[in-house]
Amino acid sequence: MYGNTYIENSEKQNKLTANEDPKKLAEFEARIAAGDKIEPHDWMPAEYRKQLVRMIEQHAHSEIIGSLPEGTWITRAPGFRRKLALMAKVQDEVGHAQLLYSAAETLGKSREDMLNDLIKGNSKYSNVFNYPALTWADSAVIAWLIDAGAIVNQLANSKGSYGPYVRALERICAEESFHLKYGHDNVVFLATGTPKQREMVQEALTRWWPPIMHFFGPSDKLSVHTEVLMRWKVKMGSNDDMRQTFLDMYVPKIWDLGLTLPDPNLKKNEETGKWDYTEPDWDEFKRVINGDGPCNKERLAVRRMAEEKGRWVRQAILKKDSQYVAPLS
Ligand code: BYC
Repeated sequence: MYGNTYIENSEKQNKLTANEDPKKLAEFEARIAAGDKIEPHDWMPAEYRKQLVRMIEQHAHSEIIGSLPEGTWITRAPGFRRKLALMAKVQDEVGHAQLLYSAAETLGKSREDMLNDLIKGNSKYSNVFNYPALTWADSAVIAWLIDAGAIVNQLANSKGSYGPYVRALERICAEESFHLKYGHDNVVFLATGTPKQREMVQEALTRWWPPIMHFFGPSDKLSVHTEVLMRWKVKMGSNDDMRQTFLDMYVPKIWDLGLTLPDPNLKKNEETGKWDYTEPDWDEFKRVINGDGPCNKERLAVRRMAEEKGRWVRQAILKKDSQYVAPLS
């Protein structure tokens, strides 16, 4: 669907670059076609900058908000080893946010502005983190399958065009692959455990499947930004491409464990070579990403608290000689 001819002929795309110097634009696009990396001080169309800020910022927010559902299980993780591993994973996710905020800052938006936009509800973050992790099995399913989905997306996009973003993605993918192994180990442990453990992991999987299908973004027919992002090699596959890759890699693994998925239409279509599935509920997706999911308010409230309670620390770090002390309460 997103073949080059279709993209080059698109009138909508041409409008986005109507104000650009045609010579500079042509040189920029030739660099992208040649596989060059674009660096912060290079010339770039205003729309490329705007799209990158939007996407990297949302990605960074997803990492810090994403640490919350799993983070609630650190104190309750079964056993000291799992507690240590989960703590390390959550710490990694926050570290990913740091890398991504730094990458977005190279495009001219300050970290402070990005965090303000997050807590004011002006910026989006991944739909999946607006659902609760009700049991230990939910945290296992998140670590296995959300991290797996993230790797599918980020490994592809780490071959993209913007230097600071792709370098951050390479590092993030390396860490995510440890998370995936950790999550898989936890799911296998539960799926091969007692009937109660098996039931718990099956229920978690059933709960998480619809948000996971949403995770890759709306179907290509509904996606707003894919076309321009693929033209400039920021996204290296469409939302449906990424969803298909994920299904190909992980549905067989899920079925091998004897677990089931809550979609009677899910099957590999031998003719098309693609997975057939029931169209995800895009109305629910829209509600959740626009602030009306089960946990949106709670997630943002935690971020606001972190922002307020950590302000004195940031001020103390930024003003070396100041006399800032921790508030008493
Ligand atoms: N959730 O035109 P479209 C992690 C929005 S964290 C929320 O297809 P695009 C982890 C989209 O923003 C990794 N919103 O958009 C962390 C747009 O709205 P706006 C998270 C979504 O950008 C901790 C509208 O829908 N991964 O793994 O072409 C613990 C139309 O969509 C979502 C990333 O952030 C969504 N799922 O494609 C464990 C990857 N999908 O902005 C794990 C980087 C779409 O016009 N991002 N929207 O208001 C991307 O690859 C792309 O932005 C997406 C969407 C594929 C997500």
